[in-house]
Amino acid sequence: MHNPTFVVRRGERFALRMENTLKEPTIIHWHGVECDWRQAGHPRYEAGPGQTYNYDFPVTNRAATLWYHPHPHGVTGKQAHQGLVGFFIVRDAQEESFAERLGVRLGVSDLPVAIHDRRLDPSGQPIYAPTPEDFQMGWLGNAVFCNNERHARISVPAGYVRLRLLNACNARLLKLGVMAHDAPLPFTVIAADGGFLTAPVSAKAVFMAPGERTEILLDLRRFAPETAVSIVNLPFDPMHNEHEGHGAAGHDGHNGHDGQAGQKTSAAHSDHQQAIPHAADNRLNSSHPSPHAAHSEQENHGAHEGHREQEETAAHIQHGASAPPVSHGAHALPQDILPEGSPFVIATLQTTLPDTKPSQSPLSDVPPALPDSYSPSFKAAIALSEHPATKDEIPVQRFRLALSGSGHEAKWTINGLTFDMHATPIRVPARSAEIWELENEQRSMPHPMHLHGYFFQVLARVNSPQQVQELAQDAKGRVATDLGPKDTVLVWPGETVRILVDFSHPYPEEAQLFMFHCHNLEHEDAGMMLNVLVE
Ligand SMILES: [Cu+2]
Repeated sequence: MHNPTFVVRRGERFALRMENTLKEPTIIHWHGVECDWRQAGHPRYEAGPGQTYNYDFPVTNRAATLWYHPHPHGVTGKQAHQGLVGFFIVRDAQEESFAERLGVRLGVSDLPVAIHDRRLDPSGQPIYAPTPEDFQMGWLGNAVFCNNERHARISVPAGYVRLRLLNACNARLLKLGVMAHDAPLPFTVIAADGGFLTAPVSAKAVFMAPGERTEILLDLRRFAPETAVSIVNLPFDPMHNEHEGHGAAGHDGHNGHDGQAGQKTSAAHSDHQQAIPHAADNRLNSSHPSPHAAHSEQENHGAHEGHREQEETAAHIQHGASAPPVSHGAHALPQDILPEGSPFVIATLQTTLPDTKPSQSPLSDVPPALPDSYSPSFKAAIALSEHPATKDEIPVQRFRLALSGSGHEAKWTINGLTFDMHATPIRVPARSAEIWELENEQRSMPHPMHLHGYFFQVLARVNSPQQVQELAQDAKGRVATDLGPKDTVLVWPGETVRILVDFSHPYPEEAQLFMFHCHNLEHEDAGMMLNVLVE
């Protein structure tokens, strides 16, 4: 990254003076950091050109991969696209001892990996000029960056490798996979946005929406030096413009958990047709050679694993074969834009001889247990939500994600509302826990919903699309990344995600004004954001 990676220990004080040398207002949001709302980057505290803003707060988070990016109202997408993002890594004693037992070292075999796409002009300069349609769909790029590098190659010792993945794209969803020897390499998901999962989970793919972090562990202990291991985006349906009733079949598996939330209204929304045509009208079948194909130096070892789809995926990515048909939104994208859901290589890891013994444990050993990332109050709230006698006592708020208006005027809304700097439509009692039901309309787009200031637990996914159900890890429809503390959660078209928000964090000031918004930065800048008053 060009920007500093802050590595701080829990309990330390973090102080920083920001000088705004831009020609427009800005403010830094510490994404996932438990800092007071005046420190957290509320757009009310934007610093104008030439102004400064002083940050000074105690770091109370448990160990986690957090990050920072601008949060001025209306131009967050522009400034993030210019590259104003970086990591904020919190470490603590438990996590350091876990890393030591595993033999991973930050910067060597424990690597922050920020993934973002940008739109570049022929001279390589970033272009950011969203039209009203782009504010509805999101700004997709024609170039993929890993830690600000294209075609990134990273040397890693042939041992355990911990990757702290961040989707820093403005709008692009990723379906992360790992390939080695021309076949999918299963990995272990160990942490989500706010820290470690309750138990490690094996996976071959994870969806990551803008704003989300996922920590994965690769076991490369048996790998010979000079082996190439690729971090890839796997093909998927971006679901940009779903129509009523899409994918209704096969959703029964997750309908039983909450009949109320699972019932979908079938009200006609004819005004949406202009802005979001049906997917079927916008299929494209052109060939999209992988820009990274020429850089692949992997040999074909013939060691194919996994099912047919994954082998085909490997072929697409390795040999630059044509991408699967994908929908690309309400308007034709410039020819060279990477369609969302098309496969590409993000970065290639190259193994080297380990400089130290890879791990204290013999090869057959499972990694050590994960550190505990849940505070006592968070655990108590989860227990309350799971116990039949108390679960109905938890207050529920419902949030409906939908497009309002028509044509160029249409905006993504939360409960029909867009951002008003001074309105506080969401109110929560301090030191409480609430269940929030995030319901995305059927005819919609995926929306990664981010809450500032507090973490939440995903309780269940209802009416998930097939490609999400396929990755479910439990009977509640939850995927691997749902099984740890979260601050950003992806809600697919037609889906309802039930989360339990832990508002118990003891901020010194009783009243806290935070934000709840979509992390598709064009959606956010167009107003898909609301104030949350906790008092
Ligand atoms: Cu959105």
